[in-house]
Amino acid sequence: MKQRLGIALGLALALMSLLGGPARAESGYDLWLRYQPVEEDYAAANQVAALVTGQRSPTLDAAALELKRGLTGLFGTPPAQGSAVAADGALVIGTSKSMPAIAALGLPLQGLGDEGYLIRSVSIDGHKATVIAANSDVGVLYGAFAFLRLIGTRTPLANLDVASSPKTRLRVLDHWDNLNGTVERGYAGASIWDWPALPEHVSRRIIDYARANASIGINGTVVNNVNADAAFLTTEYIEKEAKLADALRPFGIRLYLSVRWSAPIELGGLKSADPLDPAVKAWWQSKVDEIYRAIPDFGGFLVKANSEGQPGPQDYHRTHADGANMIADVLAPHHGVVMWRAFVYANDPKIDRATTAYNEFVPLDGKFRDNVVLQVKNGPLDFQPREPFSPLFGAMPRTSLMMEFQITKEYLGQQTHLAYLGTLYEEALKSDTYEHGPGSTVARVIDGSLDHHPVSGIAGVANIGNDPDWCGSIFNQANWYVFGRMAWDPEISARAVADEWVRQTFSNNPAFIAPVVDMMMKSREAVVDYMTPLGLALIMAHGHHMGPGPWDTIGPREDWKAPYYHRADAEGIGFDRVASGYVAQYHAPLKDAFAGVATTPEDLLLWFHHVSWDYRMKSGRTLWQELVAHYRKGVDEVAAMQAAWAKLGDDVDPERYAQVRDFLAIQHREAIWWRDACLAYFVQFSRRPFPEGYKPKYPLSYYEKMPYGASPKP
Ligand code: GCW
Repeated sequence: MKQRLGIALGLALALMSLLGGPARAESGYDLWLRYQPVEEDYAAANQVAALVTGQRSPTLDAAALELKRGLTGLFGTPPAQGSAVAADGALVIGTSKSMPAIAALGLPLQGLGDEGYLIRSVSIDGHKATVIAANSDVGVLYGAFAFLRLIGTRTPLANLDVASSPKTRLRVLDHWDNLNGTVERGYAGASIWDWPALPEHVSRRIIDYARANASIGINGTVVNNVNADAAFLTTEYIEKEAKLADALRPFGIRLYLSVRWSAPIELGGLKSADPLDPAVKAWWQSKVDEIYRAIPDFGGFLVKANSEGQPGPQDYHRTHADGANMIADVLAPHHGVVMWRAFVYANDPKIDRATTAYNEFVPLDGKFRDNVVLQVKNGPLDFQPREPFSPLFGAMPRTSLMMEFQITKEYLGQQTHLAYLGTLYEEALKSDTYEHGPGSTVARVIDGSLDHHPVSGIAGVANIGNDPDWCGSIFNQANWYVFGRMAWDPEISARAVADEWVRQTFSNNPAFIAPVVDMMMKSREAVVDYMTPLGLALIMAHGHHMGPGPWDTIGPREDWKAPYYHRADAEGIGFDRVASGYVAQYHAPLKDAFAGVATTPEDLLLWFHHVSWDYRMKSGRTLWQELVAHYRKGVDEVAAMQAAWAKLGDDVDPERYAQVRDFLAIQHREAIWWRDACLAYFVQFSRRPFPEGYKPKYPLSYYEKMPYGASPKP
């Protein structure tokens, strides 16, 4: 009987594997927190026998629960739980206050600050143990996730000595989520915030969102769009936001709001929103007091003012500093901050849009309150596949500056294209501003160390929605992950983060990890190549920014039209930013290098210069030939990713495997579209022949008429 059962089981297993692996469907909902069983040899060498906890708190409970969940999944059996070390192999967690055994060890916790943690192999009462120790409960929670990451990446647990604390203070997701549940530039379904269900109900998804964020050290969330609706400041909504804040608090996450500058008029019935009008300040004062009564640890405000039609202090002939300081003053007694966005530009075709934020804000350096931090996009235009770093970094030594990255891929293929943004973030953070000579990197500007600022931070425009996999695609999850990891440590490498993400999300099989990390590391450059090579920018289709539109001249503003940016003509292509005054905004030696065509890095050539079609590139090709070569290479890289993925089915469940395969097919089709449409357009200016073996499939008029969402059949 037993034998027959065994045979039946064997048959069932064989059938299952014939049908394509484990039966459990994998939507991707678990993100990188999958906690799948470790290999036998790792389990044999690294068991965690017991979880030892001390005094409780909501955050320490969250840490213990996560460890229990994680260890059970990873090792197959739940750890014993207790309050003292009774045998070898215990994991002891807590602060010196919550756990006497940790206090007794006399660990060097001083340098960890209020969010750092220490993971160390120790001996307690003659037993081998591991401690996760911190100065605060949230430090313990971060340490718990870090410990699970060590196992997830198969780090041996003997002789551990890890100490880590975040280099930046504000590590924030900016949700561009609207009141009606839509998400501006969101490609992963509707907003995760269920406002109609609040304040009564907080869904499981919100708790899982908080866990995911805590696992990578994110400690703030701006819940609404910077194009803000004043309704988020009503008493009704403050009650809902308070309930959300309560749910996020155990995970170390503070809630912030984007505010609409004209809220005192819209909600308060005032005649003006002039920051120097005492009635306006009084309105904000009472609003802020109301918020803090409901949310004692409220983080503060994010403001998009006098930008793309939003109201702001300039409507009253006041400066950005006047506006920011007024609300900073009302937030200060509560320890709240103002994140004031520097994303401003004038609609004047004679002014280079890339110069405007610098011209507007540099004169205000030193005029902002201590609790104001200027939030600057990584590049001076708008989240392009490649831009040089914004010259504001390094130009405002007396102002706290924080980075704004976009995690959602508005300009990099949106939902479907595989583009790992770790390399983009790394490129921006490692850029040297030369503010105080070599080594004055953007990372050091935004972590506050270069000019000794107390407020430092990174914000990422979230790519999160209600889709089963949260981000619209499995590989988009890596961008949320790397954002958090780089916010914690702006100097961590994109490759190292890709490696740990792949291990936790998919598999620890080296034969899988190497090709997938390789795909990820090349993916963003592939997008640059098939969309905007050699420093081109903003040639996406108008409005939705999906697909090519170098011909696009729709819209009310000159600086929303593609030819404004690429400037292709019979002579050549590119934007002369020496003439526009932009190059001079950088410190030497950058401004000297960028001033010359030959000394400008080729990957940014057309960003800085209008260059002749026959200019000889370092490769020996003419500029025209080089442009064609890049567009072709981008498409070839996507084909290479498809070929690599085709070999990797064994390590991935069928559902996630198929999604990646299908999305790569879409990306390939759309990369061809980009290549052919752009080259069909640019050839009318260059009038140079296409290299042997290449020609766009259709005439330009075909691409110009393509409706949104459609791309040609290959
Ligand atoms: O990139 C542009 C986007 C807008 C966005 C704006 C901004 C929220 O296309 O959708 O508005 O930037 O950053 O304010």
